[in-house]
Amino acid sequence: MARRKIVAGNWKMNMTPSQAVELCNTLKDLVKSDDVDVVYCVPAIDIVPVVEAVKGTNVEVGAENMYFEEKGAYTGEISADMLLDAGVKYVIIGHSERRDYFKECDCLLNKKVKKALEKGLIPILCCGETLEQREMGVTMDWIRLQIKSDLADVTADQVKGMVIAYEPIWAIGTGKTATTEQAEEVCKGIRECIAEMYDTDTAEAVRIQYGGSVNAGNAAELFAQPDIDGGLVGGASLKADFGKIVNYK
Ligand code: G2H
Repeated sequence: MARRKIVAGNWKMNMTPSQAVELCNTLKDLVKSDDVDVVYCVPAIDIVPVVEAVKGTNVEVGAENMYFEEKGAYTGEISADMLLDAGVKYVIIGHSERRDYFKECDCLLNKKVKKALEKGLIPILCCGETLEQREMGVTMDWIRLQIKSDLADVTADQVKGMVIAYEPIWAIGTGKTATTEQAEEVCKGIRECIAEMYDTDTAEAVRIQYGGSVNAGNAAELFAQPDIDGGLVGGASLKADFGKIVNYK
């Protein structure tokens, strides 16, 4: 069965609650699509107003992070139950900015992935290499290590419903996009890794996005690749151009 494309905006630390609602209103008619799942992954404080603002549309809401513990004395953290109760469906886990600035390691990310899945949230698990790793020729070794560690003890059925986002760190917010060939090569490699870890059915079911300077000009070519099932979009998700990315065909 053909995989359905999924285009998710990653708003990062942009948009106050009132700006968030304004952006939802601007995008309302532009992001309509029958063929593509559309997600806005928004800062925690924007979740409630954004869920309200997208009611009655095709847009689902995602969080940019969550904590793996059930509840308790974890000042500043947000639990899966809190996200679910607020109307969130997806959660980004392991974005390179969290791995880098907040020192989130694969062991922690594995716990987050498992908790999200246990609760019924859909993880968008990010992976990607640095420029140095690419130049050393270890891109796929590194990404396989991330995938294997982050998915430890996750079942095939759970993986089938997940989203994995390949985001080369050197392409994030830099305006440098991986070439279509580079992006497809790694997304294909991720699918092969999933086939080795689980089976072909699981590898064929899991959706794999490309992220890193996706824009209205490059989305069509990237998303046309056989192993790229959509995109995780940062900067360009904050403007009307996001509508063109969703309607890339
Ligand atoms: C990569 C991407 C969104 P941008 O982080 O996940 O950001 O599209 O701005 O490179």
